[in-house]
Amino acid sequence: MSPAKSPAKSPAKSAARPAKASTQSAKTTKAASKTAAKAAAKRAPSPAATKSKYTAKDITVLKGLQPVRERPGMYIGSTGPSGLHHLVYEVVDNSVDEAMAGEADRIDVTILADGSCRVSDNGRGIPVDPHPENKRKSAAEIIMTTLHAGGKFGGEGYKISGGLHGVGVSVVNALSSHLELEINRDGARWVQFYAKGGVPQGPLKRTGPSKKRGTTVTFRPDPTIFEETEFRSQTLLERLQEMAFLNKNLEIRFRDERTTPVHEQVFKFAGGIVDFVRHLNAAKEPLFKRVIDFTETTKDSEVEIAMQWNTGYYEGIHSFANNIATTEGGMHEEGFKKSLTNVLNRYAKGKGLVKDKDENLQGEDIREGLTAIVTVKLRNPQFEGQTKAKLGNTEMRSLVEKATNDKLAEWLEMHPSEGKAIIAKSLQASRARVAARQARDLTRRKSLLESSAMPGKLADCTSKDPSESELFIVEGDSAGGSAKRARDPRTQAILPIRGKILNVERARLDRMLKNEEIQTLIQAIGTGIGEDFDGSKVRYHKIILMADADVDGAHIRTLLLTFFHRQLADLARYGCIYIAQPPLFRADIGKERTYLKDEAALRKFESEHKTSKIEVNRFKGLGEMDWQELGETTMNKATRSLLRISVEDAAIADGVFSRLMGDDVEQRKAFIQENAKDVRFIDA
Ligand code: 0RA
Repeated sequence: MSPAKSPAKSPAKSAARPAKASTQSAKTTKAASKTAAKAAAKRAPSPAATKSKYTAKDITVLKGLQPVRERPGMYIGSTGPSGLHHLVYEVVDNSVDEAMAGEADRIDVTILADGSCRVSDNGRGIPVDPHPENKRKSAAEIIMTTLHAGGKFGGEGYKISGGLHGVGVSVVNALSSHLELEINRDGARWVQFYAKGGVPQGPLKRTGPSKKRGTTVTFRPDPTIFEETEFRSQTLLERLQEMAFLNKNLEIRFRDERTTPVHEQVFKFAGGIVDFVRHLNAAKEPLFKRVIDFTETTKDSEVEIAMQWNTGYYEGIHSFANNIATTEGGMHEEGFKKSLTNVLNRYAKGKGLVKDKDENLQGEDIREGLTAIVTVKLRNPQFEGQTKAKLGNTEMRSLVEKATNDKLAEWLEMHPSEGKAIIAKSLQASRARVAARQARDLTRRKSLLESSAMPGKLADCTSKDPSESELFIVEGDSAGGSAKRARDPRTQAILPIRGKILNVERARLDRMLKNEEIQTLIQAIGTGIGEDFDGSKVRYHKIILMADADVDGAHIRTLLLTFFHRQLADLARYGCIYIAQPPLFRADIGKERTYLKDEAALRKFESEHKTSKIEVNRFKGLGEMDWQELGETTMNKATRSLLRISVEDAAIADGVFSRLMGDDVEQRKAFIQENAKDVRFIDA
């Protein structure tokens, strides 16, 4: 079915599941895997060492949280960048729960100069009274040191609780080297400190009176658990912005105190998901100005839908349940799609825009160019599916279906010119679909005729086992030539591409299939694209983009990533897409040669080798390296380092891609400027 299992296993380490939170690159390097092994060793202290450090009481705490330290992946997905950022989301989710309960309207997230993270809210504050079952401890301490103790306190507690992430703030405590808890409640301020692994350093203490209310958690991720502990502000910002979109009027402030000047950003959206839709369509051309928006509430659940079509060709329906991205869809999304198709067909025929005798419009025709947010909040969310990102509650299907049936039909009645534009666009899409099918049949037949023949430009590997096979997509013929000489011909295939490939963000399928470069890629990869995609046919479990480290190279990489994101999304989801990291510098000291990946690495090298006898060479492009150098630094499995692309949250990725690749030049410029310092992540 999908290549999910084997390729996910092959890299040095792999996330247990593509976590839900954000878009970012995970680094897979030899060094990283060594670090992970070292971390694993450190994670299991010898009993003797433990005994000398902790009292009996602390050992109980350690035992309680120990499962988290033994298997962090089970709780936060991975110990890579994705898991690291999850810690922040976990704490923020608790604060957002307070906001959802109507008890807080502001959350502050600060990365302190020392690299730790502080999350503060103005909610009720975690309860401080002695716990009814264990009178020696405060409820707060129990919450911080017991697994799954999150929302069970305070009777009614949370009305609606952030399901999936809800592993509890104790998980963050378990995976921190230091955590400080401050609670302002009932006119007093309380604090408690925890050492490595969540061990309390004394009880929760009242420090004095306070007029404030709320909870502040400051934590430092444990460097013996995580491969790296540096938060990436862009990743956090994207998720925090999404949270603010999903919770109308909630003010989320972000501060990064590691930089001078301090970087600050405030998110607060009076329009909620209407603003989210406008944001997603910002770099596109909307079909009409209005955003359609409706809600439906029952005793203990609510649904809100906002949507707007653009003149583009992609469907962007993003659904959420209790603020969690349900990337695998589920009942709410099903109900929405079904009703959308029915309502628009009924409308089109009722208004004579489609003749009674004509075929109905298909769902996919109607959804072309549609950007929609479907968000539900409910009491007992059931998360299912491979990545636990699919909503299983059937009652949500009927609720969303009913809301869409009634309210969308009503909206269309009141907005006839918009209604007409939607139907006209759907009819166009349906004609294009027929044309694309013909083009696709043609390519299919062609590849059948040529049987297993691969494109002439491809220097294929001899192995036919996808799990050990790699495809290098190389910019330019000359670098392609070097790569061919440097490769391991048994497992490494080379596909040189010349110039810029087609920007698929702005092309319909029929045009795409006529493009030679795209055809070659599709043939080489073997899975087919779009709705034809079949992961079991993938010919390589690693597809590695190798382009120059300059602006042109970045552009080509981005075009390729756009193609993968839009047409082969599952490959990225399963972690098959990588970016090669050719070094930018070569430093020679006498006969000793070192390759350095970027300016930062060069500066570090220079500071560690205080001789004025370093000869530094900067590579302008792949073409400047000879084939031995290219092999050693960039391709050889034993010495290279690769960036793995992971798309965790499609809504965020969509926003990024349409800003980067869409029609609006100003948006693109702004994006590139904002991310210029983080150029290695520009494509992620
Ligand atoms: C348990 C019960 C109540 C609130 C909270 C936990 C709570 C937890 C966190 C974590 C971060 N911020 C938070 N704010 C509140 C309800 C307390 C009550 O009924 O007064």
